[in-house]
Amino acid sequence: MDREVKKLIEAERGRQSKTINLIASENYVSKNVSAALGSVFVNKYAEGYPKARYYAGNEIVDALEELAGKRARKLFALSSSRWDVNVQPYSGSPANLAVLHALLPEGSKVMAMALGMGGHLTHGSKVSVTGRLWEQVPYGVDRLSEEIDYGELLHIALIERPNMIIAGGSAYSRVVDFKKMRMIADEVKALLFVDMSHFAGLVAGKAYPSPFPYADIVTTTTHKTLRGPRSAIIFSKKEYTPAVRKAVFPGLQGGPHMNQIAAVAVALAEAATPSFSRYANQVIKNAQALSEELHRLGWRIVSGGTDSHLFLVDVMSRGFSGGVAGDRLEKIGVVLNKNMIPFDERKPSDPSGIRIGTAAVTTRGMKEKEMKAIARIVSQGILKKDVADAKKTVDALCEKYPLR
Ligand code: DSN
Repeated sequence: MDREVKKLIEAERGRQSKTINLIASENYVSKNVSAALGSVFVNKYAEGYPKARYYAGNEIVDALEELAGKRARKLFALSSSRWDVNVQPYSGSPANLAVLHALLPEGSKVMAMALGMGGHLTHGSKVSVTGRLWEQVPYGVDRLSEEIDYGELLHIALIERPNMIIAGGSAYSRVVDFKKMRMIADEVKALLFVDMSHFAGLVAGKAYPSPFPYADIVTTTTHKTLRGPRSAIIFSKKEYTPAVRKAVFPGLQGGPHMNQIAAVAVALAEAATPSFSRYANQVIKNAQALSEELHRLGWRIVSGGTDSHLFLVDVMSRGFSGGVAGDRLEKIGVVLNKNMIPFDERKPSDPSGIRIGTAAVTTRGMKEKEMKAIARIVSQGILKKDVADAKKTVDALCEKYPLR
């Protein structure tokens, strides 16, 4: 193997194995997912869709793409007469762009959670191309409960009459009430698009409500709680499928990455097992244990807790910015990301919060007891208190729960 790259791969493996990973959007894939990702499918060009390609030699990749679609439908209990699955998006951002491109005339209104409130860039945020092509009607959370106020959402929707409403984001810890979102969408005749990228694995493991009974269209990345390779899937109700297919290819993408699709297929089968369901439930129990212990140690948890794999800590409530907290933690071997909290008065480059997720540490086998230890490490790391002791605990946990 290329020596320089090998050295970097080994260095990265070392970093990952010696680090407590609390980044809510990361996880560790299985050896079988990695093997599929590094398979001969990497060599194949397959522009088009199964049985309608622009290159020769696609009999086997057709079977692969169909297998991935079939597994995705089975995992989320979707009937093939009602739902189509598109496994070609390269990642979450292109998937979301494809959905908007397919279903919304330029300039129309898309109502979505504001980025600073826990939403996602590709939901029409100003700094994303989605914010240039479509007009975002932002919604947020209630100032006191820091949870979505569905009455307020309905009020905004009735005034703004958006063409589409997006549910889901990247830093909202609570269960989203999809039924209420559907009612609001129906009230203003908007499409309901759910981006379940963060919690897809929890839905697959039946640990979080499914958006499918209510949504018109659903996207997910496959590498967060779903524990697959970096990729994405679009699920569309049949009436929207032709437009979505065209938007993905040839609208926005060229040939699909078939090795990625092979790895997604492997991950989807893994996510359908009883052990994955236990994993998904443990991810949430771990997030709850970690947030409760941090709260006990004096840290303010946004919305007071979590129903999912992630939560936000308002570190500014004790005088630390998210940037400072993140840097201090990285020094003792804990990685996470700084994050805006609702109604944040600081800038995204150095906001008031940090985001914590438990998908990765749960994959390593850690449970509630270890979450309490991690809470103490996080607290000591930010406060710069007993740092040597905290670092020792990080090393001990990493050794006891190695990467698979
Ligand atoms: N950047 C991802 C996250 O961390 O949530 C979402 O795209």
